[in-house]
Amino acid sequence: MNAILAKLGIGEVNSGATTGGRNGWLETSGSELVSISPIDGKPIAKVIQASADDYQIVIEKARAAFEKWRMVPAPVRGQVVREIGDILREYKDPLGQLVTLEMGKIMAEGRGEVQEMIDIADFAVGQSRMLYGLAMHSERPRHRMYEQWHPLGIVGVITAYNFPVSVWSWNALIAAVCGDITVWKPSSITPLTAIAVQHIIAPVIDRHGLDGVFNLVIGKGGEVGETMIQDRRIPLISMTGSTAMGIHIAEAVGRRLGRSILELGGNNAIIVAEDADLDMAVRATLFGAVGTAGQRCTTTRRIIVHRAVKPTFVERLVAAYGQVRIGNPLEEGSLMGPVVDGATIESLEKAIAAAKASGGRLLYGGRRITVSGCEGGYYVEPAIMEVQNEYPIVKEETFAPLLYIIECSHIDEAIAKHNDVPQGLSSAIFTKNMHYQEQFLSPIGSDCGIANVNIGTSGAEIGGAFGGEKETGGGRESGSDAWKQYMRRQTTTINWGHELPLAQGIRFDAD
Ligand code: UN1
Repeated sequence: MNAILAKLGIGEVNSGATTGGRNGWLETSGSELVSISPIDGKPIAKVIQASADDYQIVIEKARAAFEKWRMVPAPVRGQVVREIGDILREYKDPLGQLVTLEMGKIMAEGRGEVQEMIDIADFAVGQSRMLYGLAMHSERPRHRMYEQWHPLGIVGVITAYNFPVSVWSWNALIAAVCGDITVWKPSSITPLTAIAVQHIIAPVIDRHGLDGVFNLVIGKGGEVGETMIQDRRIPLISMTGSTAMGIHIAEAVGRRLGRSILELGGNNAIIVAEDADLDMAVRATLFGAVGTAGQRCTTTRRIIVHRAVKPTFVERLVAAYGQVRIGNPLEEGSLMGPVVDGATIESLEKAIAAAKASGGRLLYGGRRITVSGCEGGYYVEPAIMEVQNEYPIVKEETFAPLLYIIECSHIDEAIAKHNDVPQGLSSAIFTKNMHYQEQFLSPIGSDCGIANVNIGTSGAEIGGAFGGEKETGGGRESGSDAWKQYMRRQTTTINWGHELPLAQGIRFDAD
């Protein structure tokens, strides 16, 4: 592992702020942060965090960089992102391993996360030639009207521990082709992966002299994070995290009329209809509920299953859970690694107790386990509970591997239960019935930002817009036209005639 850390530029003690490139690292003067591996509870390395003064240095560099970057033609900006994608390809394995080491997801998922970075880089390169505006027909003769998209400025990117690197890339690489500057504040749980990303892309930054375009500030939420969201020099804050934090950020950014993209909690469900392909439904549920140890925004948290197939479905699911190899995520055979920390195990246990108190029944798991060789790690069995959708705890997002089984007997009831939670990120139905499928996808169907048919709730491709409604925050990141949020729209009307006709036919002549 030490060789991997060295390859990624991680030392015993690391600077927590850079404006990019090999020489962009600051002599940071904030407090010390120790990154702990959830695999064995042991420290990996230290970071000297950014102080308030360090933050100011970074923002000033970012402002200076924007002056130049915004005038680089977008397709040329795209070429820089292409080189970033290329170098990420070279570092897919070591960076994926560091993701595994620092937050505990299994290696296949760690590598998958880096693949998302590569995919969004490719997408952004294409997008750099497609920052299209519309041309409109003016109502006035000899007038031309069109819209164009200009760079917005500095984008603050606040990311969570569960996707410590790909969510940065969704924002930073799209923002970069749009002509923006990013200042990244990663989760304090995963500072090393963020530092590694900066080391990986440093040769590209240096080759093109892009000091200040991709910035990193690791610091306390209460200090650096708070300063960032209040900072009028940052017109857009894109944040992934809890609903409580999202509300705070929406208020702070809204108060200064800034923009925010919020990617908050989910309470994602799969509806299993009576005609569902149960093999597929069980496999999708397993990946959706157990993958990343239940710590994706898109994790399947509820199964709403028709009573005719519920006994078979549950029996097969419990059998599949029994086959899950929980262990050191750095070992290839492991299907589930640790959860990120002890607090996550406690939240799982509390949720199980709360569901039981409401009348729920534990069907599987929920016990702490010890993995030999990883004694200090945070391992727990994934849990399945039979509950009613009405229980208060079921309405909450418990960010842990806990799956609720809810019975239904009609598609209308299933959809009503499906939507009866405060969150609205991802959703799915397993059915071969086109009436059910289309109802689920219609305006009276799923109220989520993502609605899938015969696919689970997690593992979205980068090409679509990613995000959700209600308490999920309404933001959209990644593909589709999410790029528009990183730019400012300008509507332009040009009069190429010699008259001055007014719109709406108004006459305003002095004589
Ligand atoms: C997240 O959990 O914040 O759709 C992102 C998925 C992944 C991204 C999850 N592509 O599950």
